[in-house]
Amino acid sequence: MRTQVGIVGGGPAGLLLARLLGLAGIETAVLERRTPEYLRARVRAGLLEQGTVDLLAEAGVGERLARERLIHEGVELAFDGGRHRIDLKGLTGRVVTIYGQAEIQKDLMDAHAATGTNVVYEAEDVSLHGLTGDAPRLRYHKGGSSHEIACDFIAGCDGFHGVSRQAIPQEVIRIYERVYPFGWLGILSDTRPVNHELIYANSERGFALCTMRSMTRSRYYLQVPADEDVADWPDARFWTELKRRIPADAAAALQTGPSIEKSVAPLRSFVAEPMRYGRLFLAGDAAHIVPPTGAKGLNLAAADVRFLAAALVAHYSGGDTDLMDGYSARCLQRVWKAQRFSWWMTGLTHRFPEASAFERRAQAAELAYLASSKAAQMTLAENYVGLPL
Ligand code: RFL
Ligand code: PHB
Repeated sequence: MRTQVGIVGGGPAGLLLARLLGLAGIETAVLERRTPEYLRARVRAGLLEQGTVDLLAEAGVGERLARERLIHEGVELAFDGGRHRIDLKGLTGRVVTIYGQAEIQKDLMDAHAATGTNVVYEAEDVSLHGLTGDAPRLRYHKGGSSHEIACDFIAGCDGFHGVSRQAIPQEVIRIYERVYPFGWLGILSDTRPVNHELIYANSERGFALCTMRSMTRSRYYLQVPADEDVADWPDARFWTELKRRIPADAAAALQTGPSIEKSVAPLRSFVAEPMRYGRLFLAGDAAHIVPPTGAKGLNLAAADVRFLAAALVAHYSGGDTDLMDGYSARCLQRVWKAQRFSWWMTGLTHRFPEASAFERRAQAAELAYLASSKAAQMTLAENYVGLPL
């Protein structure tokens, strides 16, 4: 089989790229390891920048999002018993959107099913070949037989644990990484959100985040040790601990109920440079991971895809390779700003087991400064809503 762009990974990055290329008349084949049912149920991101919302609309998958999304004009920081609202709209003129990643995944899968895009689910043992020549190939197994796809280019959109980044020789890729000594235990429940906007809480028992998927579905996270076992967290323990970490008035208003999903995610900052090797382009979590504190992972993946789609369209429409040549540098500029912000937000809001008394005092002072300084709030707000593209 032959296609123009072979895409490894059918998560949000891979499927969004396939949509943008498809609309420009460029043929793709997407290889995804998981089943459609698994992908539809995967609970991850919830907060989108306006640039991501706009790109989804451009890709023709913005209709349900526009109908069902929640728009947030502010966000709260809670510490030392108090609540402090950052007025995102007032400070930046911009807002953020709440719409679950699982819904984006469904919208993308449905759009591809309707247009007959070649998306192969349950593709096993995907491997990449001939990346430095002009005829790269993808091989995979499905249902006991082997397949090969000849491509012009390959997009590695297969997430942090995928095979695309591994296909780049170690001597040409540079890794920057920080692993945090904690993770996030998250639950989803069909309960009314405790507040109409998000609350990021720094408490002496550790970080907590109150977020949501709709006005009847809540999502809460607790900072836990990196090796925590979810089995040790029955719902009752989760709710009790959450109430201890959020401000008393929020705890009193918290509606609890059975969890419908519960999982632990490790926290990591990671960048692989460059994001291109020959005819392979990495996009999204395949190239970089941020701790979720800044809500930037999916938004960065969407920005990569925007740049990559533009580069491939320019190539196919006139042979112009400038955008392809500049792809990695263009993405990495944005990636590093989001890395810095996510690392900073994590440092501001979490309790680090190794923190000295001095570092703890400095963290408290920084929170107090944020609560009182418009300049500091502006810095947070302009990063949180998303830096200009
Ligand atoms: P994904 O979503 O990991 O998709 C990769 C796809 O590739 C497939 N795959 C393979 N397919 C074929 N062959 C192989 N060998 C393969 N290996 C893997 C996988 O099955 C999968 O379908 O990467 P992508 O598309 O780059 O998207 C990235 C986002 O998923 C990620 O950045 C966000 O979820 C991060 N994130 C958040 N981002 C935001 O922008 N806003 C948020 O509010 C937000 N909250 C979060 C988050 C991530 C979290 N966790 C669980 C880490 C909250 C949490 C708790
Ligand atoms: C979420 O809604 O899951 C979410 C929101 C904001 C974050 C992280 C996760 O910073």
